[in-house]
Amino acid sequence: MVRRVALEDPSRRLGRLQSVVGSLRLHAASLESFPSVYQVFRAVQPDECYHLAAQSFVSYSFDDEFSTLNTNINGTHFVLAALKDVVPKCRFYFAGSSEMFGKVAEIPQTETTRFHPRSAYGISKVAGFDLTRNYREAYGIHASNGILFNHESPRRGFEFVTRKITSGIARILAGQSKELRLGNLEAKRDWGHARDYVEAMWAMLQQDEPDDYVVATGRSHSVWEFVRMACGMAGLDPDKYVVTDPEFYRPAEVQLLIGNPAKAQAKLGWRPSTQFADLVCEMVTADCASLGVEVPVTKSIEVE
Ligand code: F7E
Repeated sequence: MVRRVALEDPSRRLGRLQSVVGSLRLHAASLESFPSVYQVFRAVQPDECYHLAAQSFVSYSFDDEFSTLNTNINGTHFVLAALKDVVPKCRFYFAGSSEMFGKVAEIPQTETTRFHPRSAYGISKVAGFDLTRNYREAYGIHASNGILFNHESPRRGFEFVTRKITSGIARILAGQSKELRLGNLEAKRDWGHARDYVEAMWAMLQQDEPDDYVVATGRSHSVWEFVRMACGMAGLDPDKYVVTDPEFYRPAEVQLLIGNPAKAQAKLGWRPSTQFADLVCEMVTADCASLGVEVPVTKSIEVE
């Protein structure tokens, strides 16, 4: 399901889907329109629905709280309400987020950790989480929440810090940029590979009973550690290129996220297969290749 603007400009808007777009059937609808969502459910009669659509850039949710809350909360409500009416047997996945934990109540975070969101985005995801749980309990929908920690890949949007770092390094090597401007380098995230996390989403919908699951690697690294590793792989000295800029700091920060995926491991048989260094290496290599930069990427950089 994609917005009409994307269908009208597929080469730009769907660029990152190039390798699979031929085997997909795209339907125009908007999370802002209940009737459009309803019609897609009626036309497709899906067996499984993966609801990831959202304004997902946490930083932007401070600039426009209203549209973030409207789109993310109403959009999830529209999808659930239409599903219940049209295809109540359809299995439903909601993309919850580690941002729901925000100012963390315990370390590591599990399915029972209290939520304390620190942004409109986090608040909207808590609302979506509760809507999903309530449709499960009130209407018997097979609806599961994934509480996914940061998941990255070479397809990540350029505004998120991992891709900003790896694409910035490629631009420096290509002579298109002289510095890498970042915000809070101390923030710690539990970064995994999106490819692994999508498998966990699918596995949730194959269970007899719906449930909620933390999906994470159980390891945490700071933004600075990501920078150091990525620069090291590309042969750059981070101290020469990284500039901190207040523009990229957030009014309220989530300082430390680290998930405990024990339940997903026990019940779904899920384990992350990509290590941090391999993720960083894949992203640096892909961004360098896209700019035609040859770099002897080495994975042997150690981060404490
Ligand atoms: O920031 C710090 C920033 O924007 C990570 C989304 O997929 O994962 C993502 O949310 C950290 C933050 O991702 C810059 O302050 C420093 O502490 O890559 P991010 P996020 O906010 O963690 C969760 C699980 C989601 O659900 C979200 O949808 O990096 N940071 N300097 C920076 N961040 C950005 N974007 N840009 C910087 O220059």
